[in-house]
Amino acid sequence: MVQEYGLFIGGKWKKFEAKRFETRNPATGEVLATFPLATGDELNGAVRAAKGAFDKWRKMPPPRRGELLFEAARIFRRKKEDLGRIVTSEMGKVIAEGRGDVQEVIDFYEYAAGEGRRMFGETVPSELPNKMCLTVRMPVGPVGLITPWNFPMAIPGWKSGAALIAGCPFVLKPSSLTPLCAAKFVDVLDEAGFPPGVVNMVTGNGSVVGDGLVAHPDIRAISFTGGVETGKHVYESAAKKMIKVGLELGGKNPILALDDADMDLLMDGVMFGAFGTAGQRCTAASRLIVHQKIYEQVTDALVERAEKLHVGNPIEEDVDMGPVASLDQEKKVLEYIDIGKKEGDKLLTGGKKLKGGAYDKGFFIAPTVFAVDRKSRLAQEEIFGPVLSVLKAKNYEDAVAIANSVKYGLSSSIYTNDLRRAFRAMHDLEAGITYVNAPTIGAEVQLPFGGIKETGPTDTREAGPTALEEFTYWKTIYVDYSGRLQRAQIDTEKLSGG
Ligand code: TXE
Repeated sequence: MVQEYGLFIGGKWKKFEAKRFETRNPATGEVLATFPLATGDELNGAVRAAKGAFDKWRKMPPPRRGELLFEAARIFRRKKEDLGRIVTSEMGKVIAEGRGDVQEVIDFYEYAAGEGRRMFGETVPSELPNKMCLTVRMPVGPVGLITPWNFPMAIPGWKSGAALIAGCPFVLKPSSLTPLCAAKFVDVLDEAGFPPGVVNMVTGNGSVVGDGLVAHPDIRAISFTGGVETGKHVYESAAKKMIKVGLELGGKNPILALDDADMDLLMDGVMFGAFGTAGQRCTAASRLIVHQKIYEQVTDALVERAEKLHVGNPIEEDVDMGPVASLDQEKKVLEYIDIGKKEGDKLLTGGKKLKGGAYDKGFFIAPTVFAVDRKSRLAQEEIFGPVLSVLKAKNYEDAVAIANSVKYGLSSSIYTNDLRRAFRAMHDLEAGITYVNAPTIGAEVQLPFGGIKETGPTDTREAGPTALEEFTYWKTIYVDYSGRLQRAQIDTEKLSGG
């Protein structure tokens, strides 16, 4: 029987008389569960619950909050296999990556839990005697977390782990393609014992629940991952309230293959970077920029390797690539393939929907490689699917110029054994992340994650110690223990020290 979920508000799953929507397996078409299309009323209820929980939660000492995060991490570890299978069934990434999604939550929750015992501020000397100054992090208040479907547990994990340890109750609005993953995620937090109202989840349309969450007067920060257009809208709306916003909006990430690259290492990296998660990662390697000296060799090897990939039901261990996540994604990717063909890009392999047998039940697209011109749309726009655009560069400088010619700046990579060019690239590539001799994907939770240009504003970074920035503000505290009025900037001449 298909399970009917409610909304998680104030520590309980609540049923509502609301219109519902289904979530399906993109490989088989099977309906997995149904969820409410919440209205503004339900959203208001969730924000009220978060607001009501704030005072108690912010007063719980951060190491205590950390203990609850550790407990959640333990439960995620125990349930990793089951949860990984749900990720794969609902989102369509191969099972090894489904497990990886859950592992990322475990890693980040453990990391964030430890932050509860650090969360350092500064002590700063005063210009006056017998006075000290310090800074402490303060939680901003109840926050909204708006998440996409491509990392349906890991992204809620990153965002909520940071919000929780900072002292912020949250309302999670997951993508309507992967609410089941979000519900299972919330179930773990419930089992871990977070106080009622600290964790809330509301499902529904982005234009109702997402918009409403951003605009709600009691929501004091928004962390959003999704498409650029939606992200810009969220940014504008949040600006009207002057609240903090973290935005992560995708990329058009390049791998630079220089003429001295180790060919096998490069090919392994390109395959994983371009076709991992069927290309639906914000950090996916969607451009391969190849030095002209090795261009033919690289394109021949690419075609051979791409054609060997086993595309199928991602729950099977030997499958290399699953379906794309939805009919809309399939349409969008096939449209881009048509654009490439019409613009005169050269299709090297793939370029079609896979049909026949089990393929007919899902959204399967052949791993696709195009040789493209640097100005073509396939070289510039985020496709978010298993489509790799290959470009030819004259030399290192030209490769960097091509790499930097797009509006995004999330991840980047260079394959070379030349130390000088590797170090130059670390500084020359316009991106928030640069890998050397590794693909553009594979972020680790203890380091900051985020981009520049239209990938998102540079003042926030998820993960790493910077994750706290999204959900805290700095308070400056002056403690005067001189026992008399001391006036900064005025009493400087009669300083006695006594
Ligand atoms: O994203 P949306 P979609 C890119 C990728 C993909 C495209 C569309 O190119 O093809 O975006 O995907 C919520 N106010 N990325 O349609 O619409 C929505 O319900 C507030 C890259 O899934 O941006 C969901 O929870 N929220 C990306 C979330 O925003 C709103 C990962 C993202 O949805 C809203 C996913 C509104 N007005 C897609 N409208 C990455 N950076 O990795 C929708 N939402």
